[in-house]
Amino acid sequence: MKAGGNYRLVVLISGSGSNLQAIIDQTGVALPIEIAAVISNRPGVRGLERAQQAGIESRVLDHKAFAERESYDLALADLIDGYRPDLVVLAGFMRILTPAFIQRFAGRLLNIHPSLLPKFRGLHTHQRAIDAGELEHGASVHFVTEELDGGPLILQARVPLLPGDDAERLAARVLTQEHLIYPQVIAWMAAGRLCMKQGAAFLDDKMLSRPLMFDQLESAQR
Ligand code: NHR
Ligand code: GAR
Repeated sequence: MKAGGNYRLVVLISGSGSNLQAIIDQTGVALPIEIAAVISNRPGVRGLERAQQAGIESRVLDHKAFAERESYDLALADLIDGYRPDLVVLAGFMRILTPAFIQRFAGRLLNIHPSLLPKFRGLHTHQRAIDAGELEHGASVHFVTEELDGGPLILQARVPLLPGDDAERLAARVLTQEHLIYPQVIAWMAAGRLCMKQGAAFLDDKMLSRPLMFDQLESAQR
């Protein structure tokens, strides 16, 4: 770990980049980090504009230019490593990553997923939560492992499901919470307080046997 302010992030996106924006907005405020680069697998997305507007280097590595997942992931890993990141953050990145990629960044790879994991791994989580008649939904930040959306959970936030919710309205409610919990987890990483060991998440040397809940965080933990 490097001194505060020198903790380097690479952020991977595929779309709007509102979680990226939340991280940008906290940089130098609650986050002693530097965003070394933003990388998108899709050209022309809003998140790339956000990076440019913030003066952050942005790159596109289009998966459509690669015949195989393995070759794409190798090129992506090499591109990332060129920025010498301490942490790689998936922020709405929509490509499943191969085991070789995961192993290369083990313990330095975070994802935010729009559900209360282990519920609703994978895609279309908001519609699936509505269809299942859930009373609440939310988002989870976790270390990424080879198991899709199955890595050690760190922090969650919940929102109620309200009458008349459609997937879009529910997604917007969840996103406001994502923008709170992702910067919090990144702050813990940058402070050297959070790590993954033996397949579990540890905060302040205590194993998180269940994920922390944002609305129940004690002030000492923030
Ligand atoms: N990779 C691994 N190995 N493990 C995880 O936990 C990962 C991961 C890559 C991405 C994010 C995840 C999410 O939060 C994530 C976690 C994409 C898909 C998917 O099916 C599923 C889960 C996630 C991200 N992607 C399709 C694919 O074939 C493409 C879909 C599209 O392009 O729209 O890669 O939900
Ligand atoms: C977020 O809700 C994030 O949790 C989700 O996509 C959205 C991205 O929004 N991620 C996934 O579904 C990963 N498969 P953003 O681009 O505005 O941050």
